Amino acid sequence: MAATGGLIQEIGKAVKAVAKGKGSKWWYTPHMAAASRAIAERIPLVDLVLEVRDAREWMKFFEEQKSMVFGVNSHNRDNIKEFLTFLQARVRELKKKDDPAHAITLMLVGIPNVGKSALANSLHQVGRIAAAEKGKLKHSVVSPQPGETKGISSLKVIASHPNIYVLDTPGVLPPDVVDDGVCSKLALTGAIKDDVVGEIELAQYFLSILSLSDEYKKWGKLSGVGNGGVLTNERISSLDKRPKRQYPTDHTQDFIVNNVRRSLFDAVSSFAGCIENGENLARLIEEEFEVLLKVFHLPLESNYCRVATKLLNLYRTGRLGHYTLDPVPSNAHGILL
Ligand SMILES: Nc1nc2c(ncn2[C@@H]2O[C@H](COP(=O)(O)OP(=O)(O)OP(=O)(O)O)[C@@H](O)[C@H]2O)c(=O)[nH]1
Ligand SMILES: [Mg+2]
Repeated sequence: MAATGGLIQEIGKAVKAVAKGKGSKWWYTPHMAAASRAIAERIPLVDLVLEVRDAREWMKFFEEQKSMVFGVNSHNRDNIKEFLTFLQARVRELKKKDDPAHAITLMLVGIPNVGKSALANSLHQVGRIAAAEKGKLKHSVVSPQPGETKGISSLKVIASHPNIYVLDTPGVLPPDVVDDGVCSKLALTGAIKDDVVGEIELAQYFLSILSLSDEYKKWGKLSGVGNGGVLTNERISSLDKRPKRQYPTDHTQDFIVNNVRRSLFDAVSSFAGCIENGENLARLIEEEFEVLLKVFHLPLESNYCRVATKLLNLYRTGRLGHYTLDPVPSNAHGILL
């Protein structure tokens, strides 16, 4: 994506500038270094290590590589039940299956904010634990901020035949700051704190990905542009006149999400220039910010920061579609992991 190249470099540079200014202790924090050591020490003691990745599109690739993979959504109870059955099957394959008294330990590892604690909690909540223990369920802290889990904690997920425990661990990054592209993607997914790069820059980066993807085209049915309409100034200002609270509860969120989708569809599809060109893309992103100010009902004098925060939240909770930041290589067989 040549058009986004400038943004990627800018974000990568911002991450590196902070790293340079604050030293490696910022990127690879002392607690991350301690966590890496603690994880390494435990590896010989645990029975299974599960790496948690955000890698939907990569499932087929990993299967082709004969890696053991399972797609899991921590918010879906039935999916977690299936995952527990999958884990129990793997546990039965372990040598220690003959010793029913031996407790099995699974360790969740991965980069910050990828969903380890949410998965540990869901396994703990959905797993078959005696009723007496259910009453005193503990849980890991789940948060949209990276670096939330500070130490390794153990949660029971299955009681008996055998007992299975899951270890939740702090997210870790490689000790050395990686290249611009990787830094930008890590920042966009929320693995690095937003204020390192700046929310506006991250939202611009997301809008560049969205505008050059096919994802927004699915929102055409919400729009007037597909029916011959164009994004006129009247249409933009009419967004402002929409009722601020059409629905009082959760539906308010759906209503706003639909407005965001429709407005972004309108903005991209009515844009006159070629957005493969970096300058044009920057102009389109500026227009998108202007439209979003109105859709989010923010005062016109608001800075773009509030738009960026809201937009990033919608993107990260999957409400603006799914995007694969690392495209799966077409020649998958030639790649070594
Ligand atoms: N949609 C969706 N969101 C998830 C899922 N798992 C986690 N999340 C969200 O992702 C964010 C991070 O989740 P955590 O479980 O705290 O991530 P973590 O890997 O433990 O993060 P650190 O402890 O900081 O390394 C939270 O906002 C979760 O609600 C999932 O399966 N689906
Ligand atoms: Mg955590």
